[in-house]
Order: sequence, then C-alpha cells, then structure tokens
Amino acid sequence: MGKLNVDVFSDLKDIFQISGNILGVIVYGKDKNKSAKLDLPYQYVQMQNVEKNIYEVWFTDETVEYKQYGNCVEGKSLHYCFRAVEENDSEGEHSENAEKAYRNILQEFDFNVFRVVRFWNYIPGINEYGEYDEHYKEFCVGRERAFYNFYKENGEVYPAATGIGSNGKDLCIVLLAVHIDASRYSIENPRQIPAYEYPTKFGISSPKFSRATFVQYKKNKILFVSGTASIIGSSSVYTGDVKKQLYTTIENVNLLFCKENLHRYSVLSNDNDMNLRYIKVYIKCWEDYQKIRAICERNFDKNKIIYMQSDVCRQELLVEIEGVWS
Ligand code: 3EB
Repeated sequence: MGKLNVDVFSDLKDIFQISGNILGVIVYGKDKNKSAKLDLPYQYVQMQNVEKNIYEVWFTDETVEYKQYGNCVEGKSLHYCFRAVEENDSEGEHSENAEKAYRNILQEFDFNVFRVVRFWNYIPGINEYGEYDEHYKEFCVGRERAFYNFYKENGEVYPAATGIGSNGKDLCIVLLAVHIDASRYSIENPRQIPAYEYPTKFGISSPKFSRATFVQYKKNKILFVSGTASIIGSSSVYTGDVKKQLYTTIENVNLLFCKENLHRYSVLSNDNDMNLRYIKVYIKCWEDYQKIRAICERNFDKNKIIYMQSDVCRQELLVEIEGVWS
C-alpha cells in the first residue's frame, strides 16, 4: 500500500513539481470564471474571500487512473480514491439537490473495496432560508436520504466531514476513500455530542459525520479532523465573541487529537509522531482575519494554515477549523 499525501500550493505551476501521481485537486478561489481549467479531477470551490489562491492537491506514489461518471470526476489508485461533484443549487429544492449530488458522487462506488474517510460539503447560501428551513438543514435532509441507502445498507460508519458555506450557485461535494485493508477509526470529541445524534432542534435530519477519521496501514497514518467550531455538547458557545469561539474551537481540535482520546478508540498512535499537513480556517467576517491569524499562528505552524471567508452552518458561528495530520 502506497502513501496518501496532500500539499497546498498558491501557484498552479507548482502542482506539477509534486513527486507522485495526482488523485485530485480542490481549488478555492473568489471567481470561478477566472480559474484555469485543469486536465485532472478537480473541484473549484468559490469562496467569499481567500487569502491567496489555494490548490489542495491529493496525491500518491501509486498509479492513478481517471474516470468520469456523469458530472462526477474520479482519480483512483489501488488503495485511494478521490471523487468530486457539483450540482446547481440555485433552482429546485435544496434537499433534492443534495440527495442528487450524493447519489451522483456515490454511484458505482465499491463499498466492498473502499471506505469513504472524508467528505467536504460546500453549500451556497448556507444560512439563507430555503423552502421550509435553513439551507443547511435542508441539505442535511437530502444527505440523510442518500446515505440511508449507501450507509445503512452497507452498515457503514460516517466519515469525517466539513459542511460550510460557499459562494456562487453550485453545491460542491468532494470525497476521499481508502482501501478496506487499512484500519479506519471514527473518532468523537468527549465534550461534544456526536453530530449524528444532535437533537432535532438543529434540524430534522442530523448532520451525518464523525468528528475525525483516523486511518492506518502499517506505518502510514493519517488523521482527518472534521470542520470544528465553538460547540460544546450540541450548543454554540460564545455567541458574538470571535476570540473565545476560536479558543474553544482550538480546544475542541486538541481534545480530539490528544493521546487520551486516541487511546479511547484503541488507536495505537501518539499525537506527537504525526505532523500537521494543513489546517483550513473558515472565517465568517473578513474583518476578523488578522485577529484570527494571530491566534492561529500561536497554535499551529504558520506555514500550514490556509484562511478563507465563508459562512458557517449556524448563523452565530464565526469561525471553523479543519485539519489533516499524517
Ligand atoms: C458542527 O460541529 C459544525 O454537515 O458535514 C461541521 C463538520 C459541521 C461537518 C457537515 C457540519 C458538517 O455541527 C458543523
């Protein structure tokens, strides 16, 4: 089993200096029309603001094959799979668009060979009111419907995920999957209720994700930390105070990742033998950028931090962080 790697670039031409084969790329930018078309599986995600161009490149030393299923693109090697899909979310019902996008991205997906370990969901107008509820909650309804078949039938565990706002009209979903020969652990945060068990006041369909996924094959390890915000139990805390929200968020990330928590899941790893690959920091109000950056740089290697502006799934949340360690 080869290695799964990720690197982040701000210059497109640097992508091609990677030593390995590209599975797929997530591109974050402000203007879709100004973005270069890549001859690789990639997903453009339009954000309100980005600190600089962001090319998040997933790659491996294994041989990669490319394929397309309808509007879903795929890069797949023997042990790793990257897929991406977009669905116009400016018409029709948000729940149906989400269900359709999920059915699309999971079509002909071989659950006997691969397990999804990470989903990213970029949801336009995430805090706006849709047909009968907030857009995010309607998205959760559609995702639950699609998952009912794919996850309940396959007795699957929900992977790590991010569900966050984006600009433009497209709902974008990206996934990463790893061969079942690797061990996979879904990890929860001891001071948060699992999102899939949130009470219905946060939406009739709960958000189907785990707080983190840890993947190990022999000496290869990778930890995917989900989008993490200032939530304790199931409640948002420190409404209106971005600094306190950020401290709580960083505590939540550290609680997930600490030795004690990993041991609770029989994960045989120490937090100190893994290195940060990146953290993404989603900032609701761009005026908070400098404040947030100063705090993040005190807590994480500043060369590994990516900042962008987007709305967060709950109106009152001002910041969200996700990360990868390996
Ligand atoms: C939360 O903790 C914040 O719907 O896939 C974080 C990560 C959040 C993933 C998702 C939502 C999702 O509930 C929101």
